[in-house]
Amino acid sequence: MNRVLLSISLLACMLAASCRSVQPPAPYGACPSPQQTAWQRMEMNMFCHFGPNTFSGKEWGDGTEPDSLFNPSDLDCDQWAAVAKEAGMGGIIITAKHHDGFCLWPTNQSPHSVAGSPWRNGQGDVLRELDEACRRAGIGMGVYISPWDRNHPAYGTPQYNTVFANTLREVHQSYGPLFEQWLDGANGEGPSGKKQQYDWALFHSTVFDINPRVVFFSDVGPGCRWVGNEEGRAGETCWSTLDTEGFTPGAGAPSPDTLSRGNRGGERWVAAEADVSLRPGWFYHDNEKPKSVQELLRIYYASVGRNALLLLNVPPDQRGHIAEGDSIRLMEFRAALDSIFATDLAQGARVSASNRRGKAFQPKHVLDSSYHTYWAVDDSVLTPVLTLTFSRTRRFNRVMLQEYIPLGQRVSAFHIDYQAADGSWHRLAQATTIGYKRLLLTPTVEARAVRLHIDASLAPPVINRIALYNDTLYEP
Ligand code: FUL
Repeated sequence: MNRVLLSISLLACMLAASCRSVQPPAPYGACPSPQQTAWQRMEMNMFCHFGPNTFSGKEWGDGTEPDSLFNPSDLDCDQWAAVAKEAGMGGIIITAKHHDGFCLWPTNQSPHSVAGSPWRNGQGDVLRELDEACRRAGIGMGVYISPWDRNHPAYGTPQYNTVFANTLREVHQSYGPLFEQWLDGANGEGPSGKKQQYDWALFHSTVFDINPRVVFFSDVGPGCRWVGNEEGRAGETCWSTLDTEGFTPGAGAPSPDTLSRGNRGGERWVAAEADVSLRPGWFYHDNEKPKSVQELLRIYYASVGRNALLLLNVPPDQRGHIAEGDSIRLMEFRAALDSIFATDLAQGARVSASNRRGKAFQPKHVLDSSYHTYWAVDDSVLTPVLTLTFSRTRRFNRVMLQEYIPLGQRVSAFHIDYQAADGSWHRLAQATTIGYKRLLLTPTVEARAVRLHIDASLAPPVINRIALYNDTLYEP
């Protein structure tokens, strides 16, 4: 009898142990909210700078522009949405109000808006048209609303904070749900010659009350952060975590270098967003030309390929169209990405690893395209090795890696070796962070096997994906 009891309890212990061993790794440090993960998975969004500057040729209106200046001859938001969608963008962020204070919707919070313009006889509403167009196209919509207002009579007084909070409320109540709220830290003088003391806490709580899922952009989040430059370039090391305590958007922000790199083990999840314009200016100017496909690919590798989201500005023209040359360039860019990333040369490899956590977290999950499966290791393992072995050699020059970020960002150093056709091993690449996505540009090699060595990690690594590509289009 005792023996039977003993065997049953032994069996129970073994079962319990094996169940324990298949628990997912515990989250590490600051982790993204589900909406921050969903935001990062959008990878590329389109920015649209549109407003009085489109008609005046300026980049920063001074707030004295008459409402009558705004008069697009053929506004077509369905065309913007179609271009964005075809280019592979997850959504469009529009400058609902830039520093000149002109509102692209008929607002109750300012006398300076489309309501005073001849466009659609003062009955038009750009945000409404864009909202409906994005919905029809199945993409998201976000808004840039500048707190700096060079027109509003209350700017520079405490009352303006209430006006601005009401402006945010009005927009989030009337449109959307909007996936992102862009808050620029720019803080200059208004019509009274005074600067505003912004009440960020009020602005955040006003929007969160209506739209708790919104991702707030600013220099310090709380949803996502400015990458520290307007060239679409994240740091080679790029943590999605940031120490925000004591910092504010604008003049009180961390240094541009810190913004591009983040903070290792930082206290909050505030991933980088790299904003850059397709053209030299943010607004449309007739005499400017879009960037080349080579430049766009360089930007893609330096933003999406370094754990940032790319926000690419494509400014509509005076008709209210995305200009032909711009949309053609975007389609060429899309075609280049589709061709570069069409064939994952890691597929079909035999995958083995120095450690695995249990059946549910096998190494082979690095090859599947399901986002929620990954390779994980035992809690005590920080520097595992994973090997891909091919039955025939593979030729490639790009390595794509992804950590499973819902559990946090962990890897802080890794290198990759490959085995040449003659059996000898060579170093291929060495880098620091991975994060949501890392794309490594390597020399073109012919490999029998590829080995990922995690050299340092803040917690046991959780690797979502490895892919190999052969890029014959981009010349670094
Ligand atoms: C900046 C603004 O001053 C620029 O005009 C532009 O809107 C850029 C995206 O943000 O702070």
